[in-house]
Amino acid sequence: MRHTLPLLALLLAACGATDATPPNPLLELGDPAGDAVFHPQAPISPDLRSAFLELTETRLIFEIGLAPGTDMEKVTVGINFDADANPDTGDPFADQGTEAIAEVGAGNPPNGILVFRWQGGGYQLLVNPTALVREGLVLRGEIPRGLLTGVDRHSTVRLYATHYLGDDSWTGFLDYMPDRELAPARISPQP
Ligand SMILES: [Ca+2]
Ligand SMILES: [Ca+2]
Repeated sequence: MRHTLPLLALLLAACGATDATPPNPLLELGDPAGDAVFHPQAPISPDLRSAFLELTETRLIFEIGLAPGTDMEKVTVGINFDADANPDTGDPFADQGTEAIAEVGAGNPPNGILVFRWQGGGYQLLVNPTALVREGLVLRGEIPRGLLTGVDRHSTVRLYATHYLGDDSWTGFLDYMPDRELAPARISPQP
């Protein structure tokens, strides 16, 4: 019991510090297991389960969870950004109006993370300097915000999963999060 008061003081101090610092914009998404579309060339279709995105001053941090059975050496996940949350600007891809795509996973040399920026009529490939981390069923990494021009708390995202077939070839998109019939998700749901 001797430690109760000092611990309480520490907790109060921690709460005070949290209140004073605005939280980073972040998004948490979930998706059912078992809803990935069958593809004859993928032994098991890559199946999205969860995603966590956080925007700091300098980085976009991501953590993507796949369902058991997903071949983590062959899965590629795209994070599709509608930077201005306006479907009428950018690439009319996945119903979004895409200004940037981060592709993470198989077939994205040299580090497992590539960024594509829409330039009107085509994409410019940007090489991301940080490396992808694979841990069990999780893909984790970060991207400098300088590569994601215009992406902020108001931007919307949709993730897709595809299976790498080798030789710069992938299946089509086999799972989406949020699903295609749902609206894309805003990075910060807070106003
Ligand atoms: Ca899924
Ligand atoms: Ca747009």
